[in-house]
Amino acid sequence: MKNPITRLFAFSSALVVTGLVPMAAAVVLFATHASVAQTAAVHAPIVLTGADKRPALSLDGDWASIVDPYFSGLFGFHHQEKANGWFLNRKAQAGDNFPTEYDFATAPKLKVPGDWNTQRESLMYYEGPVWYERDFTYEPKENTRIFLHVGAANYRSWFWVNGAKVCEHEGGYTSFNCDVTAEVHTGANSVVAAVDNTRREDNVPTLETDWWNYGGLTRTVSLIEVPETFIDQYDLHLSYGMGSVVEGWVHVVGAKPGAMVDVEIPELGADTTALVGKGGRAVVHLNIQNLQLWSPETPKLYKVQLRTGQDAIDDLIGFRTVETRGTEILLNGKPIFLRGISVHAEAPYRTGRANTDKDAETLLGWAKELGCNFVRLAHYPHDETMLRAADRMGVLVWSENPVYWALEFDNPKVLAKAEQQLDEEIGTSRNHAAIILWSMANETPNTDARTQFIETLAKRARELDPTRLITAALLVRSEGNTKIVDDKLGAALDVIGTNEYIGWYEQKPETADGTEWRINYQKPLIMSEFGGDAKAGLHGDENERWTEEYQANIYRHQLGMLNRIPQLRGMSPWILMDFRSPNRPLAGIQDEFNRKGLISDQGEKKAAFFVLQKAYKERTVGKPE
Ligand code: GCB
Repeated sequence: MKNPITRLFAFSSALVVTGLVPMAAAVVLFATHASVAQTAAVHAPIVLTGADKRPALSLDGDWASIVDPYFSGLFGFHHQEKANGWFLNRKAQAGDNFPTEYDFATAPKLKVPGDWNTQRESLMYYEGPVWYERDFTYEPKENTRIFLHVGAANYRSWFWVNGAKVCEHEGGYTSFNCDVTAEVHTGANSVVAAVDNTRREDNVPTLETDWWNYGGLTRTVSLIEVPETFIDQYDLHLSYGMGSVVEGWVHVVGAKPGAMVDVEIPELGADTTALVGKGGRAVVHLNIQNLQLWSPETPKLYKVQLRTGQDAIDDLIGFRTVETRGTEILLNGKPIFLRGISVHAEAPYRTGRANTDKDAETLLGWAKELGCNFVRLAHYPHDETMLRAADRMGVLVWSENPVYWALEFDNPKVLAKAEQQLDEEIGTSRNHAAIILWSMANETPNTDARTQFIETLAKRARELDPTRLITAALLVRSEGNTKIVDDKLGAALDVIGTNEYIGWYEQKPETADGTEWRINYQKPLIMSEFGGDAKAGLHGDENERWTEEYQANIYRHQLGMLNRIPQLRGMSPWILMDFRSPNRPLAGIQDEFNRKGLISDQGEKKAAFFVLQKAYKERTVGKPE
């Protein structure tokens, strides 16, 4: 045996049998690899709408962890792709005496949900596979389906329950559900996950990003039990027009055509029964009266009850419309200016991935204090806790697919990955009143392959959800003092987003005063990024980079310029809070944080926060509503 790390994951049956290794800990990888070949049907994960509203057994907490940089637990010593082959061969050759060199029972713990980087110093820069394991007791009921719900696992993940492989998933920012019905049994069970955050050229996002590649089971994990016939996805929204009809559909897995689905909004005294059609979908049309529309000022949410056969879900949904008219964005039929800020899913104060209600409330609370009615949740879909908080707190949301910078746009496999992530994003989040914009991409190169790629995504998003607006953050080009927005992708969008960094990456803050804008699309425009870095507490002259004064000066000049763009309908400057990025190594100032936050990662407000707050509160920026 040449490779000790490979041996770490070798067969342990003898030790399990002799009781030297605790059963739950040792049996897992043994059974895992032994049974990969025997488990013929590994189902693709499914999307569940409103998964957080279903009764669940939480699997959050401490998980055993084994760091496996060479991925020896999954691959053989000749790096055979076939996950189980080498292990089986070794057993055949070495028999049960083959030594075990791993033990989940004694392995260090990692918290789930949580990125591994900020939990263990040695993992701060780690990019590679980590194994997770935990035990749980369960009592499955008759005639049910059980799903392992994973809020997010960055970036690729593999799952086994009681040694049987149950699913694989790719994409680090969307939730998915693995069918584990066949594997979970009464009593003691165990679940193993391998999560690999290695960056690859053909990933979405790709090799280069400007944020930390936090790895692990970064969002909540649970077991969800549903009846055999169950609702997987549903879409309920206010129809355009009189504001007196809620329409949409409920999709039921396993239902026969003609099966009934009841939809009720008790507070409105409204209910209807819809019939499942051939594809499993029941079309909903619900007459309502005296609806209080959802808006940032009145973020009213209604309890909506869905029932079919043995299945029931109670969701909390707000009802509003969003559309464009010429260069206007209309919320509930009235023009609105989006006073926004961009937000990464970076946890306030402790850094790492945000994933608690408190994180969401702190971030959105700061946005509201700033005077915002809108956030751009960059650069990937954020979690359900954030979206629920936005619904509750009345903050409009731009939700973004992680098509960031230069993907392999001519690779059909990459397109399929982006489509899958878009399907998961929309499928999971489609009932959040807060979300008004699906963003397809950020700052992508203006090439034909790129345009085709994102047009395909935009078309798909429209098919999946015709009720929201499609946008993307485009790059801008310059001719002298004129900024020109003519990226051909603009034709595929409802709302144009543009990023620019006058005063930071180009020229001086004062350059904004003489800058004109030419936008080749008669559509609403959102300035989706501008800003500059400042280290909280660093003071000086307003011409001195990295000081709070310099950043504040950028905002002052930008606001003046933005007010001269007639079709500007919103803005989301970069960014609410400082966030970790390995691209930002300037010692003593950045220390691996992008410092463009209006607030530091420790919650200190910088001078620019107050410049923007004044403009938002006094409505001196944007078109009066
Ligand atoms: C951008 C990117 C954003 C970066 C930002 C910056 O244009 O969209 O992800 O973090 O600039 O700070 O450079």
